[in-house]
Amino acid sequence: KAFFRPIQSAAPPSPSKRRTKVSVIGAGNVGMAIAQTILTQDLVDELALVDAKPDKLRGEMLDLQHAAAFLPRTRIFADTDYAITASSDLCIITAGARQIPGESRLDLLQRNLDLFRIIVPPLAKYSPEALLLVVSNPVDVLTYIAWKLSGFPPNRVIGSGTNLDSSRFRFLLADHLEVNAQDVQAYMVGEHGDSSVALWSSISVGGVPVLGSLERHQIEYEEGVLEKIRKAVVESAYEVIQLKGYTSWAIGYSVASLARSLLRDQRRIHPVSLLAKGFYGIDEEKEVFLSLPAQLGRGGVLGVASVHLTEEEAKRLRCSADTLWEIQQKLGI
Ligand code: 6V0
Repeated sequence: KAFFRPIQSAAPPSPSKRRTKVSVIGAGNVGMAIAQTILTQDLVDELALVDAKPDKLRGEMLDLQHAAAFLPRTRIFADTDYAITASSDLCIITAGARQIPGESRLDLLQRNLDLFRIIVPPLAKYSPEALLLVVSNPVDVLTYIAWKLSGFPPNRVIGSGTNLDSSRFRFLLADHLEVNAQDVQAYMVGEHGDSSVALWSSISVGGVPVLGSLERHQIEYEEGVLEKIRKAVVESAYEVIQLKGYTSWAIGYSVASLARSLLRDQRRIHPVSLLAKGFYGIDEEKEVFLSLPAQLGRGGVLGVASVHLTEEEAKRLRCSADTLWEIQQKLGI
């Protein structure tokens, strides 16, 4: 017996109405934080989860599905088979091997390269028009690897890069200046992690440049404070990992904000890892991915903002590019 009487004259759904689909690869701490943040923000019609561990994957899927009564309507499915990712608009890769004690970063990278050889080709095959967003670490080199393995144009392959570092930076600056973090404009660029570069001269609150509005002697003092804040940003990830074992909520929100800008064509500026050759004096020969403030929309990276960099900042960026390029040469891809 029908519990619901359809209205006969109601128009059928338009076949042209496209459903938005996101796939998350890796149902670990980071993948699930991203999945749940995307769900609560009503960004997608379909969410596909892929992981190598079938039981964990099914458990995570059921747990999310049981929240349906409290969430916007989204179809959630999960499988170890990449066929379920077919026709995704956005594929987010969070799968990654963890560092074994005593293992070098290069060895870890080699293991993650082997993992990406399993993950990226089927994603590209099942969703040839998708955007790829890499979160797994080391994010800059892995984004380069994803670009190479996918055969996608570079504007459709993005690394979450320093988007998270920048939000930590904005939070700590807001705390120091006693303002709302949403009013603070500040970028960290370059390599995600230890050698990220803070762009001092572009820091502003409500459109007012922070250093530009100070007297010379105050600038010196503020620069010292800001350098401490930069160091605190770099150390903050280690602190969270030491305290709770992994990071998840901030990267979840950070990636969901990237997903929103991409899928909803928001054209907002985010510092993300992109093919950086030719920008800010980076050698055209060096195919490296580094974070630069980029405009994001439905087509992926739409452009790179010309933010003012001091000579020192540009030098550090080029130095990171050289280091990444050398690492990539050793990988043989
Ligand atoms: P985790 O909890 O160990 O999850 C990793 C998941 O990947 C596990 O569920 C694995 O089963 C799964 N996996 C392994 N191999 C495969 C495979 N072949 N196919 C599918 N899934 C597979 O790690 P966690 O979620 O904490 O971290 C994931 C990655 O994100 C790591 O590389 C982190 O370093 C990285 N992060 C990146 C950040 C950034 O800002 N870019 C921030 C935080 C973490």
